[in-house]
Amino acid sequence: VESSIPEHMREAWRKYSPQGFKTKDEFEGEVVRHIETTLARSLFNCDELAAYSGTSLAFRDRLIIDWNKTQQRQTFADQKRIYYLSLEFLMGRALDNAMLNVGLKGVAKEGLEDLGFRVEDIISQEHDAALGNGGLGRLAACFLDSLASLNYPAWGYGLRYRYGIFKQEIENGYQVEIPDYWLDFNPWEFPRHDVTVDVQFYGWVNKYTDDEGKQVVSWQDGELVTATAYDAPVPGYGTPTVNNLRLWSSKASSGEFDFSKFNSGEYESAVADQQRAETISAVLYPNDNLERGKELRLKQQYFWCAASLHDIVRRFKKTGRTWDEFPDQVAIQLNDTHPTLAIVELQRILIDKEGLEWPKAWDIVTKTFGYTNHTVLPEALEKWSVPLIQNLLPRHLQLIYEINLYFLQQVERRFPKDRDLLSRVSIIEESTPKMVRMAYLAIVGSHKVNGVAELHSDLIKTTIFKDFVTVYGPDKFTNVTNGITPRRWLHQANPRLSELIASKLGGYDFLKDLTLLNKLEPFIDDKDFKKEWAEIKYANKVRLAQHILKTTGVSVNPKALFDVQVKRIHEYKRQQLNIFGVIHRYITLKGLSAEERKKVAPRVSIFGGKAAPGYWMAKTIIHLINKVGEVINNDPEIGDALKVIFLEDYNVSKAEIIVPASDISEHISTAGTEASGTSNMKFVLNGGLVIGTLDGANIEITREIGEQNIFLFGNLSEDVEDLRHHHFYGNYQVDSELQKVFDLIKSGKFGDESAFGALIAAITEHGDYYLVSDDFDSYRKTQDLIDETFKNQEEWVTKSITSVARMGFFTSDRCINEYADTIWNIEPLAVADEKEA
Ligand code: H53
Repeated sequence: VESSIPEHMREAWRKYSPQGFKTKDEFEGEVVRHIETTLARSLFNCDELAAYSGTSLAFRDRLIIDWNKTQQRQTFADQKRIYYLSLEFLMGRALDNAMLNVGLKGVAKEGLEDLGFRVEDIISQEHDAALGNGGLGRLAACFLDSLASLNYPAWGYGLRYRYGIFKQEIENGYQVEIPDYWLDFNPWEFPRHDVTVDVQFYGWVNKYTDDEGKQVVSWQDGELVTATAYDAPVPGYGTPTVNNLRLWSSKASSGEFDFSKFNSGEYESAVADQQRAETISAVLYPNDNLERGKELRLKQQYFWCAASLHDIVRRFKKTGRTWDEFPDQVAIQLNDTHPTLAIVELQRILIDKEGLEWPKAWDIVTKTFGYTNHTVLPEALEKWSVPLIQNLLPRHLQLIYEINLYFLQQVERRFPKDRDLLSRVSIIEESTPKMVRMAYLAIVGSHKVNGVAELHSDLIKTTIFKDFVTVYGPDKFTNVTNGITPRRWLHQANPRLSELIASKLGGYDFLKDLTLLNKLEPFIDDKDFKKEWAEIKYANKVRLAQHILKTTGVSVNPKALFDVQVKRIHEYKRQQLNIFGVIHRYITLKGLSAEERKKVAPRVSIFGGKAAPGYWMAKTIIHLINKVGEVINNDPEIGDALKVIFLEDYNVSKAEIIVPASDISEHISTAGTEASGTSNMKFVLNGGLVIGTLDGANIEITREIGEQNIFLFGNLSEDVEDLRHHHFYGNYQVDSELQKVFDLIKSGKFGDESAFGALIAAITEHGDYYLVSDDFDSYRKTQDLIDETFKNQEEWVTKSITSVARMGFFTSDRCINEYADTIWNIEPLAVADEKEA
C-alpha cells in the first residue's frame, strides 16, 4: 500500500479517522455543529432550509467515510470496473435516499424532532438533482443505485450541467419554461480541482514522418477547454459500498493557446472565450427522444467523452498493466448513442498517443464497449453532419472514415458484390451533406448491443439494425429488460406499503431480493391484510389530493378512481388519446340525467409532464388538457363525477407522491414506439393497475402478473405499418365517437378552437401516424371495463396485491446482474461487514 505518510506516523491518522454518527445523540451533535460552524447560523435563525443543510452535512460526513473506504477497497482489489457513460442522471433528491440506505432514517427522525423539526419537512427542502429528461436519465440513476447495492465496482460519468431540466409553470393553460439553477447549495457534490483534463476542439491534423521514419499523426492548435471533476457519492442500500458519480464541468483552459490574449491586452475577448468554454456544461438539452444536431450538443458529447476516457486511461495506466489487459480491467457502457465518440477517442488514444497498431487497438476498443439502444423513433436516432465533425474534431473524422473502411472491407469479404448492403450499413450516409450515423458507429465499435425490453430488442433486430444482424449474426444483439430500484420506488416513496409487506414477509429482505414479494400471494385472502392494503392506497390518495388542492386550487374526492398519466408529453405516448377519451366521457356524462350521473363511478384524470420547449404539438396537448380541465372542473352538473388535473412541473420528487396514489395509470403508446417504459413498473409495484397497449415492457409485465390483472387494448405492433398505409391509400374514416369529440372542440367549448386545429388535423388529414383513431374504440371500452371493475373493491384489491407479488422481475438489481454477467463480465467486490439495513 503506497502512501506519502511514513508507517510510524500513520497511527495518529488511524486514531483520529472519523467514524460518523450512529446514535440519535451523536446525530443531533453533528447537526448542531454543522449549523453553528459550517453554516454560521444559530438556534435563533435556524429555518427548515438550515436544518436541511445541517442534516445533509451530517449524513454526508457519514457517507464520505464509507465512500473513501469503498474507493480504496476497489483500487486495491484491482478487479474489473464498469464505467457507465450517460449524458443524463436524473437522481432526484439525495437526503431521504441516504438516510434509508445507511439505515438511519429512524435516528434522524427522532433527532430532528428533538431539535424542533419534522423529518418530512426537512427532506422536502431539497432541490431535485434534475440532470435528465425522462426515462433514459432516471434509468441511469436506478442503475447506479443497484450497482452500489450489489457491491459492483462502478463509476458513472456525466456532465455537471449548471441548469438541469427547466421548471414548468402553466400560465393560462400554456407551458412556460423557467431555468433550473440548482447549484446554490449542493452538499452532495465535491469539486476535485486537482482532477482536470484539457479537452481540445477545432484545429487541424498534421501527418508526417519523424526522424526515425515513423508515421506521426498530430492534432494541432484549435482551442482547449478544461474539464474539472465534481464527484457525488452513490450509497448502496444496506451495504457499506458507496460508489462514485463523476460529473465534468467546463471552463476555459489556462493551457497553451487561450490566455495569450490577456497578455496582449485583449481582455474582453479573453473573457468571452472564458464564457464560451463555460457554456459547454451550462445546460441540459431539454429534448427527450429527439435529436436536433446542434453544434453545442456535439461539443458537450466530445468534452464529456474525452475527459472520461482520459480519466479511465490514467487510472488504468497506474496499474502498470499492458494494453492487452485493458478490456479485463475496464468495461464501458454507452447509454444510447450520446457517448459514441468515446469509441473513436479510445482508438485515437491507442493509435496516436500510445503507438499501438490499428488491429490491436481496435480489438481492445471493441472488447471494451457495450451499447444500449433506447429507441427506434427515427427523429431520436443521432446523425451528425460530416462538415460539422470535420470542423470540430478533424482527427476523429479521419478515424471514423478509417473505422468505416475496415468495417466495409470486412462486409465486402463476407458478402462480395452486395453493393446495396454496403451502402445500407455504411457508417457514412451518402446524403447532402454527408452524415455520420452514430448508432451504426456504436454497433461497429461494441461487442454487444442491447435493447431495453423484449419487444424492443426484437424490433431493433428486424427493423433499424436488420442488416447488422446479417453482418454479425444474431448473437451480438441481446435484450436486457429495464428495471427500477425498489429502494426509491417502494421503500422511500411508499413507506407504509413497504412496512406492511415487511410485516408479512418477516423483514425487509425483499428490498434486496425483489422476487421474495411472491410470498405475499398466500395473503390475498387475508381480510385484515387486504383492508390495510386498501387503507394505505387511500391515505396516499388523500396526500395527493392535498397536493392537488394546494397547487391547482381544485378539490378532488380521494374516493374517486385516480387515473394517472405522468411522463414526457409526446405524440407517440398519446396523451391526446387520453384527453380525447376524457372529453368523450364528459359528453356521455352530459347526456345522462342527474339521477343516472349519481351512479357513475367518479374519476379524477391526472396528467403531468413536460414538453420539449420547441415541440409545438406537445405544447398544444398540454394546452388542451388545461382548457378541458377548466371547463369540466367548473361545470356544476358534473361535480365529483369527473375532474381533470394537470400537475405542474412533474419531476422525480413529485413522482414519489403521485406514483403511490394511482388506481390506474396509463401507458398507452402506439404499439412498437415505447422502447420499454419504466414508470409502468413503478405504478404496478405500488399497487396501481395499468391500462396499456401491447408495447415495451407492458408485454412482460402482463406475462409476469397475468392477463387478468392488466387492462390491455389497441392494435398490435405488427399491424401498425399496414394501418398507416391504409390511412393514406384506403378509404380512411375517423372513428365516429372520436368525431363527436372533435366536433365539441371545434364548437369552441374549450376556448379558441383554432388553437387545437393542428392536433385534430394530424388525425383527420395527415394520416393519423400514431393510430389515435384506430385505437379509440378499444380504449374507451377498456376504460368502461375499468369503471365496472373498480366498483368491486374486493376484486380490485386482489388484483393489486397479486400484481405486486409478481413484480420481482422488474428490479434494476436483476437488470444489473444481467448486464454484469452477459455484457460486462464483472464481479461484485465482497465487503466484509455487511450492515443491517
Ligand atoms: O428510455 C427509457 C425507456 C423509454 C425510452 C427512453 C428514452 C429517453 O428517455 C430518451 C431517449 C431515448 O432514446 C429513449 O423512451 O421507453 O424506458 C429507458 O430505457
